[in-house]
Amino acid sequence: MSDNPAIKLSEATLQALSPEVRIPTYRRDELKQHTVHIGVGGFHRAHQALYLDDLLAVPGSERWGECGVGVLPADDRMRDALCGQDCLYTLVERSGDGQTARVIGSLVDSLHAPSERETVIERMAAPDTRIVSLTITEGGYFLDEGTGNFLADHPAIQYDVQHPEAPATSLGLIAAALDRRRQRGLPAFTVMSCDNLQGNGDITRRVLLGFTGLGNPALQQWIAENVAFPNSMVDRITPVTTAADRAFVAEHFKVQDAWPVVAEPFRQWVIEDHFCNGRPAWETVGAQMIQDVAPYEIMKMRLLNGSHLAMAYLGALAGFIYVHEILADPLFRSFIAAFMEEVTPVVPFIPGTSVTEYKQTLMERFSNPTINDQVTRICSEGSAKHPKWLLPSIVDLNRKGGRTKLLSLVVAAWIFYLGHGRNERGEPLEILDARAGELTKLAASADLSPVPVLQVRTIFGEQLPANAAFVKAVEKAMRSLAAEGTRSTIQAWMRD
Ligand code: CS2
Repeated sequence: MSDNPAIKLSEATLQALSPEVRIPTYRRDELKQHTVHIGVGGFHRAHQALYLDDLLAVPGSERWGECGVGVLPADDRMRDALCGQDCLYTLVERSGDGQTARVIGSLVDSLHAPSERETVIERMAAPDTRIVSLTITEGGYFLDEGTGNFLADHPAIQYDVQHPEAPATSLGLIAAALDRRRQRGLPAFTVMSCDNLQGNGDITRRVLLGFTGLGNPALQQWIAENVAFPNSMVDRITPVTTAADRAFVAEHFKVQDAWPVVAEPFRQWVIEDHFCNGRPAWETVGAQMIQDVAPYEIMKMRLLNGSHLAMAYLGALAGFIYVHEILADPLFRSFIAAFMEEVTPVVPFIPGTSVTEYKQTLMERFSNPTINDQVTRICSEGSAKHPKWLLPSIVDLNRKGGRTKLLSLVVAAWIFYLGHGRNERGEPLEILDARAGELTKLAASADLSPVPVLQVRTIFGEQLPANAAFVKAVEKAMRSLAAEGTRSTIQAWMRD
């Protein structure tokens, strides 16, 4: 590498970047903001924005650009970083074979709802807007996991119902924009969830209808008749960007980028072809447009996301920092493989897809030593992830009479992690979860009993806490974790 200084990323400096860095080949000033995307984190920038960037490079494709929106107060940092570099950013793809960098150009504006609310609502209400897409994380849908109902009593929802023209949640913002379109006689936009929820489109429809039903039944009916909510399955492992990643992009690729993103080479996107106001021709650039994504979603969540939960809390307790380190440990590796075997009876059959190959690919992806995926990342928001990625497997296996021993150990490890606060090296564990306060207290309240946590109905529902065998299995595993530690417990649980 030369000693040249890094060049600050912007539209004006694109041509001056090292030829090693791929740059947009299309004119960004011609792009129309047809998509407004809520939740511009690493994952969106490594996935959907990349597919669009690929599509824009195809000659003759529609000039379909997007505007990013952050809804959380702290999202002003991403808006400022992006706006400071003309909404361009560097995507680094890393594998054992090396790394490549490209500048993504499909994002053309970036807004921050808490400080620019009216602009955000008007952007979504604008005639050009045809899709509003979402990566607002599993917890962003205000869904009661126990009942599957919309959390109508949640204070954030109640606030938005009282302030329909000044909402703070994604649901409130979307509803306000759709109401303006309705009143102006404009066609609706499609609402496309790209979060890891089974039936993400169906859920989005349910919560948006639930929300509008509280204060605006006319809008509720208009949405029911006019808005499309396609389900989709999205996949790409995208670690949290670190200071080291920024420094690497500057040193290695000579790009000074306030917020680059690093991802694995693998990517997959399966989308139900159900849109009410047009869509980009994603199928030209590798997305699968199909009629029913449910089996793809279930396979991915139960095997990929479920395995992440399986390694997360046991891995954190054992003191691992990165996912690939867990996979490099023979005991943990065989545990993850055995976990996948246990889940396999409730993984749907997809014609043309081999579950065996899918699992092998997952092991390789998890083992990628170059992306440094963080254990803290996969541990975060366990209260939103368990009901979506792990508990349904237990319920379905119970129904089928299948084994759930390792799955119960995973639940035990999570509750033990919540109550214990330290890993086996005595180092404090940082628990990142919207419900951390409540859950850590419950987990620590009863001496190695999972019952107080299992009784949180909005996470565990009715069925599992009433299943005495399940409760006993979780308790036994927690006691073993406390007495024997993670390694001995994993060994013992895999033995029989
Ligand atoms: C992960 C996912 O958040 C998590 O715990 O399992 O972010 C995972 O990396 C993605 O779903 C991969 O597509």
